[in-house]
Amino acid sequence: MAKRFISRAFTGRRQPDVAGRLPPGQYITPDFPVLSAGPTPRVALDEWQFRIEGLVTEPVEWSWEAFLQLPSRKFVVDIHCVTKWSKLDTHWEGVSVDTLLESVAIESQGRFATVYCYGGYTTNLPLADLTGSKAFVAYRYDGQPLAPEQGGPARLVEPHLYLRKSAKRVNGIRFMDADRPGFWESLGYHHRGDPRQEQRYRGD
Ligand SMILES: Nc1nc2c(c(=O)[nH]1)N[C@H]1C(S)=C(S)[C@@H](COP(=O)(O)O)O[C@H]1N2
Ligand SMILES: [Mo]
Repeated sequence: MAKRFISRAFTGRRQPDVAGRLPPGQYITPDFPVLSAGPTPRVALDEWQFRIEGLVTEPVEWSWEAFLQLPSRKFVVDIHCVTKWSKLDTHWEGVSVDTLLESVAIESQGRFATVYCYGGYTTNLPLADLTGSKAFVAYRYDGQPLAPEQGGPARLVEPHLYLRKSAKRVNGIRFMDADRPGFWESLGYHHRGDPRQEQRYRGD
């Protein structure tokens, strides 16, 4: 009883149940900080496209209209930034990468991906981190269309890895036969970035 009273008085608001959900070294923020390298490009919806290319038997691309026709889902996930903030229970809507990959045949050597964006940002992921319900391309956040600052028109969300993998203003995925570092990965950040293992920097 007393313990409950103290913790409520201390926080002044209901705290989410964090047991087991907060990776090592992270703290919870109620805000949604915006972190982007460089200016935020505005992408017109009638020019927007999403492509899957590289080591696939035939590249595929969707216009905005076609993308909205794909089966979509709501996702509630915790996100973790390498700068140590985490946000629990973020609400997104979009298309699972598994669904997107149903439209292409990836060649057997195509085990690594570069996710590329409007504005030039890139990040790398092994195919295995994009499949098995681990990643989705979101176009709504908290019931609203995704603002450009938060990655609109659409962004990859890859919640089981540090947020730098969640490429904003995403333009496509290129499959390759080798793990090529993306923007932050080539500047000394860990190639994979598993928050549970605190893979912040190369060598962690
Ligand atoms: N296109 C693009 N996507 C990006 C980035 C970027 O600079 N450009 N930054 C990454 C990094 S390092 C982080 S931590 C998250 C930040 O997402 P947020 O601004 O929604 O918090 O976006 C990731 N996706
Ligand atoms: Mo980041």
